[in-house]
Amino acid sequence: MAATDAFIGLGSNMAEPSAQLAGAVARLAALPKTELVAQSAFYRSRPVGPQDQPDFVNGAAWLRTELTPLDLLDQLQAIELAHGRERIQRWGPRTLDLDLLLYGNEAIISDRLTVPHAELANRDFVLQPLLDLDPERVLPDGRSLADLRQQCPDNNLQQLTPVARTLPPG
Ligand code: A4P
Ligand code: MG
Repeated sequence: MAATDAFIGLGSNMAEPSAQLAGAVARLAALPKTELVAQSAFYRSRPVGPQDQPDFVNGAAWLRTELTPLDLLDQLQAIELAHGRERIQRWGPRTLDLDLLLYGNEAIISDRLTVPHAELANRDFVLQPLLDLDPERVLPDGRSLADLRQQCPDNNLQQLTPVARTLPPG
């Protein structure tokens, strides 16, 4: 099977969020049939949803993978569990949230998976890391990330780390 470019959203607001994200990137890089192309900057952002929770740290990883979307989702959920993730409250605090943001140019709607991620267009803390990785990228429906970033609400992003590329693009 040919490898597909997949983009993973990373989020945490408990138990040393930046370390949670760095650990998650290391685990993503070690997945079977998968290479890490690059990781975005990490950003501090105000919580969307319940406000009585700490700020988040968010970022994104660019993978090149031969895993199917559902196999990749299984792997993401296994990594969340390994980081002590418990599902308690929707949009509430979490040690690690890994979302499959984009999988090639595919649009997927199934019981377990909506790709592109349903909230992607509304979240600067998702769009900005994706733009770090691939400024030219366009969604399957033709909308560009750059246009969406200009239109979405502001969560007061503050950049914490630089972008890091591990493989040449293309
Ligand atoms: N699922 C469907 N599509 C996907 C996808 N593309 N990627 C299903 C991953 N999972 C997907 O997810 C619930 C179910 O979504 C999964 O079982 C999977 O089959 P979950 O992570 O268990 O539940 P959740 O976290 O409560 O919901 P969700 O939708 O992941 O929450 P969000 O939308 O990620 O919101 N504020 C800031 N500043 N930064 C954040 O990162 N995150 C949230 C969580 C709220 N506020 C935030 C942030
Ligand atoms: Mg999630």
